Amino acid sequence: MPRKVWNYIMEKLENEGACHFSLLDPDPIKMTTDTVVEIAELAEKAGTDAIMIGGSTIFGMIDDAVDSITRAVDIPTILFPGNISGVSGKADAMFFMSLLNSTNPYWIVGAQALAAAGVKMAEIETIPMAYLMVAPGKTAAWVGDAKVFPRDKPKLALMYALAAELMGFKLVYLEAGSGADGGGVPSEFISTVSQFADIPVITGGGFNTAEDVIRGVEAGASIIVQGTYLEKHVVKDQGKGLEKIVSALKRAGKKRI
Ligand code: 1GP
Repeated sequence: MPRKVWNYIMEKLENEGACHFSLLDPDPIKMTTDTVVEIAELAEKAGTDAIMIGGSTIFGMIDDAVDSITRAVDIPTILFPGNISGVSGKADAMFFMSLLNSTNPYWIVGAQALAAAGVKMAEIETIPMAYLMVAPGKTAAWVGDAKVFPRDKPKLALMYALAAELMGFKLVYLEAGSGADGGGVPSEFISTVSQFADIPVITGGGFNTAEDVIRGVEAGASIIVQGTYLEKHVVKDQGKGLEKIVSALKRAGKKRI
């Protein structure tokens, strides 16, 4: 299996220091496929590096939406499945993820086992990713039976991140939950994990402003994910605000090279 998307990410990190990923939730209750596609196109124009597709509460089949988004943009599309219903063969790659601080084995390896044969048959590139939930965790933590890390306990995340690295995960995702308050995952989590773990940190959940994103990169995150911001602003301002956020992220990233 070629590592096209993984190599793209690694190259970007080497040359630009940090990446911006846009998360789209193709949930028909939230928005139409046309709107999701429009946001993806505007995000690409604004300079985002990849489109992640997924959500914790997906209603219906996502194949058509994934197909439409992948056809509409040149940057990679990466599945971010909240359950087996989030799997599709139409994306460029898939985060094959495990919610390591769940209390329910279904979210650690059960869903993955149910999906594995289909994923292999779809011949989609997979990127093994440890998924760690930090408070408040929001819907993803509720659905995923997570024992969320308290926001003042970064060492708990570090323990899990180091275990993830030793188990062979390629990325570690620090997640505060979509729509979380507080400007994203606390800096101490990002800096503690990125200082001691050798796998790149990807983080999301509440990063809404250029300042939040710069803070995340300066703390050591390699990839910052924004979802809610895109849903709220990108169509309205045709991506102007996102462009500024991505430029700010890239400037902060360059300082790390
Ligand atoms: C959610 O981390 C992502 O899984 C993005 O969070 O929607 O708060 O940007 P936001």
